[in-house]
Amino acid sequence: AYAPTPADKFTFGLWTVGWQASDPFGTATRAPLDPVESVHRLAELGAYGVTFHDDDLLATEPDRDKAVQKFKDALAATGLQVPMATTNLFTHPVFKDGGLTSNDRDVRRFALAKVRRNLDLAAELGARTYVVWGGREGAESDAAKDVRAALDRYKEGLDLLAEYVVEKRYDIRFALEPKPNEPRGDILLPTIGHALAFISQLARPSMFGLNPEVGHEQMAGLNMVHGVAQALWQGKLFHIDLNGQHGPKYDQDLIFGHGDLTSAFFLVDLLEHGGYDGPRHFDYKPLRTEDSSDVWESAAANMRTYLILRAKAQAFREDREVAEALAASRVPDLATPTLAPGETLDSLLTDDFDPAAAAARGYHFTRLNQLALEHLLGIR
Ligand code: 3MF
Ligand code: MG
Ligand code: MG
Ligand code: MG
Repeated sequence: AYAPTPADKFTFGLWTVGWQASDPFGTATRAPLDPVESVHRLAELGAYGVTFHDDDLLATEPDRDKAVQKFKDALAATGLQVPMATTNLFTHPVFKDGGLTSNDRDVRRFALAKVRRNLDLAAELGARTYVVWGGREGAESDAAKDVRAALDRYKEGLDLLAEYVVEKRYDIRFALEPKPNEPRGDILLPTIGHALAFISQLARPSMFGLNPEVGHEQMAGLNMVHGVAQALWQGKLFHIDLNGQHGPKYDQDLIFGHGDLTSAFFLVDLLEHGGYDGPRHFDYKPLRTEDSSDVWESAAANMRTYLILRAKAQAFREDREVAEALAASRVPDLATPTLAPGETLDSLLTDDFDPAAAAARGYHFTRLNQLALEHLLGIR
């Protein structure tokens, strides 16, 4: 049980299993991983696909053409899909003040060209989603960045890229990935809400949605489940980065479920029952303490945890006592429009409502939450 198959649509970034675990205080603890090996291993573990930054392909083969060919051969041999691709606009020192929003215009032009080139490869490999995480788009000092001008340049760049996709007739949509900070002191589009609002200002808003990451919202002290629910509600959940985080601190990128497990349970419940049918993409980092065998153990752990939570969420939804508790808490009643068809605000004047009696009624959320926890803890 809980053995993943491609039908579960689990995907992994090449940069996740391939992370060599260098951090600001220490050098790498693991050797570079050949993307070809990652593709084969992930396929053996039951994954559906892999995703990549342009530069990830060059981990062990510096010649781009050769690297791309080897990657394609591995995909063909395993049947692994590439549903998403993205650009590295953060590692090279040239991007130290950003890519699309660097104060240096020449850098902005270079960054756009870099995205354009990888968009061609993404389309060729059949990717339908192109993620934009602007990790270096930001500042440490409010004097250093004219945020309004930076947003103008962000919009300019994304509008140009969307235009390019339309011109080339690529079947690609963009997914913006919010993050509050790290590596910059403050990053532009720090949360799901900021990114949704920004999209409304773009020339082709329908081509843009989100790629929210569990840990990134939690770094900002926000509720990932609420954020994802709003993205779904607005038709903007194009993709998702699943991982784990323990509250507001540095970006931990733990295995999915190894951070806030209760939130992970409700997130899986939402994804499974809320109409999301895209990839379940893991953006995590195998712990720095781990060796190469642990890396594959950790990749498997992400998928196994998701499948366990999926089963728990299913059982929660099928439990008659839960249905009763939901009804007692009037959760389903929220789906009823507040006014009946034909009613106006005037209709409310004749309502016979007793606020004191309504105020005295409990909502019984305690019982409901306890039932959820008992499902999660495996005793129901
Ligand atoms: C950083 C991230 C990124 C993005 C990636 C696009 C390196 O915190 O989450 O991973 O996910 O650039 O998918
Ligand atoms: Mg992260
Ligand atoms: Mg991350
Ligand atoms: Mg991410």
